[in-house]
Amino acid sequence: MFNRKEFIKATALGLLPLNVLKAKSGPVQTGKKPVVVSTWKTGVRANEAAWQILDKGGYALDAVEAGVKVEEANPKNNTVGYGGRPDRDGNVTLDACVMDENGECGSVAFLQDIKHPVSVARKVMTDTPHAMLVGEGARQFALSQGFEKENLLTPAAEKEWKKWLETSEYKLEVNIENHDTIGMLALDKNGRLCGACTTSGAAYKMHGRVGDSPIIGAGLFIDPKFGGAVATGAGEEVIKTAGCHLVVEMMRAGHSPEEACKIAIQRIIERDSSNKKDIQVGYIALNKDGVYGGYSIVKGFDVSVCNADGNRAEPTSHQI
Ligand code: SD4
Repeated sequence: MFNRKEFIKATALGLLPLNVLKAKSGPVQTGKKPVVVSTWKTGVRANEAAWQILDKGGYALDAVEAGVKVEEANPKNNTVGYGGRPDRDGNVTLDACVMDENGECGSVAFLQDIKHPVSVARKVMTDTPHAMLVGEGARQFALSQGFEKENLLTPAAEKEWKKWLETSEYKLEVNIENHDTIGMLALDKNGRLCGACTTSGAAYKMHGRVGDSPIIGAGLFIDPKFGGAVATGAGEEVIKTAGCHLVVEMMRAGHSPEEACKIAIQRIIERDSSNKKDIQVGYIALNKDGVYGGYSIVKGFDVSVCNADGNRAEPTSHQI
């Protein structure tokens, strides 16, 4: 057995065997493989596309890309991709990233005119020596890779934006129509764990604002040996606490996915406890055994999960 000092050192170095780590959080939970989890109830529809790939023995990265693309293309989802709410100047600017089973990653931020930023993020990972491209450089790269230039501002989003201009008050909304950024994690039959996150970001943000979603360690993180996490909600809060990296580190230290998400939510509240009831952040996490969980600041956040038991949305525990 380890004494306390050795335990802390071994934990910090990631050297403890999984069974020792799990003992810290009580009984070992079992999960199912393959499995896909995603943020909010809207994730159920996206999970369907991911499941078609996972069920046939396909690759988790293909599954998460196909899954979140469903919402990127959905004009009714005004927080992701086409149909997303614009910034205060009327520009739709998108953020997205992917991370694979080896801890490789790709990301785009402040990207305009391209409907599927997640696919551009994957190309950044596979076809460049970089991890992140932003703005005009990301757009030029996407066009060079054959992505088409499209107008992403739908008439409905434009109408809403013009109405917003009457007051021009910037305020984050909690549980906006019960959906938001889509983040997705999948564990395939071969045990490969991959993730994706994509968003149009905070509605009516300043031009050039980038949220947590394309930032590896904030909006998404995967530790190939332990598990992954994705975030949704007030991106600035997630960035300030390196949210998803914290969730995954907590799983590495032996906490269950739900406990790990709860610790990261509590870190946000601990950092600044003023007005947290007006701010929503939700985390979901999936470990290498197929055990998943989620936690949010405010009631109303769901984890959508699809495995051999079916495809459904489950409410997460919450702080408030
Ligand atoms: C972001 N987490 O950009 C994303 C989504 C969002 O209000 O803005 N939601 O911060």
